[in-house]
Amino acid sequence: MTTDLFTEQRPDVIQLAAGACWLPGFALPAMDTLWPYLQQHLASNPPQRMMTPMGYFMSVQTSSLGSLGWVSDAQGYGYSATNPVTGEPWAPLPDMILQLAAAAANKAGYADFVPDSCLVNVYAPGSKMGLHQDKDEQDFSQPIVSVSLGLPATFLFGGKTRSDKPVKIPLQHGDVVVWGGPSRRFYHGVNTIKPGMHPLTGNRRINLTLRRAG
Ligand code: MD3
Ligand code: FE
Repeated sequence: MTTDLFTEQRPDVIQLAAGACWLPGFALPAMDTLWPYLQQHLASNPPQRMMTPMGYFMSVQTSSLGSLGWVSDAQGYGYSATNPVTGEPWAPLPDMILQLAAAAANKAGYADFVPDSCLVNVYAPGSKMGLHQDKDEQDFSQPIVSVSLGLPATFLFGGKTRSDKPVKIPLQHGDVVVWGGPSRRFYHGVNTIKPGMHPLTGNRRINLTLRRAG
């Protein structure tokens, strides 16, 4: 018998809470097509730092795909059919990403997930996302699928109220998390990204947040 000390095994599915499932490495088989697609998208749709309604710029840079993109300005947060920078509609969501999202949702127990919005969050070292709830969507019975690429991150998974102590989840390149049901409106955030170098993305973490917004 041989013992492979250098192959860290992670389970396929880790239940985080009722309705929330962590799928380590779920996006890795799609990476050969996913990453070139995203690279091209980001080159022609440069991510921007949005301003929050409080008047601060977010440290994360964002871009979107799909019929609705998440936007923020001095007026508030919400979804828009057009990119505020260009005035143009967002690029459509390709089948490859739709299929990945639906397959992940299915594995977590949500049938027929058809997202209409893919937020692309780009984190440089030093970027973070404070604890918040996702509540700008129309239908909270639909889950959210998040795909992590590049540099690792410590994801903070809280509870129903802001004061619920968050659990720390070490997300790696290729990990997918599906949040829905009773956990759909739980607080969550991302700790400050540490400096590092990833073979595909360089010194960046990229997260895709797939939602049914409209
Ligand atoms: C937990 N982005 O853009 S979605 C966001 O890593 C955002 O950039 C995360 O939170 C990121 O709003 C990835 C993670 C997420 C989304 C919805 C949730 C976690 C959730 C709803 C309930 C609980
Ligand atoms: Fe969020």
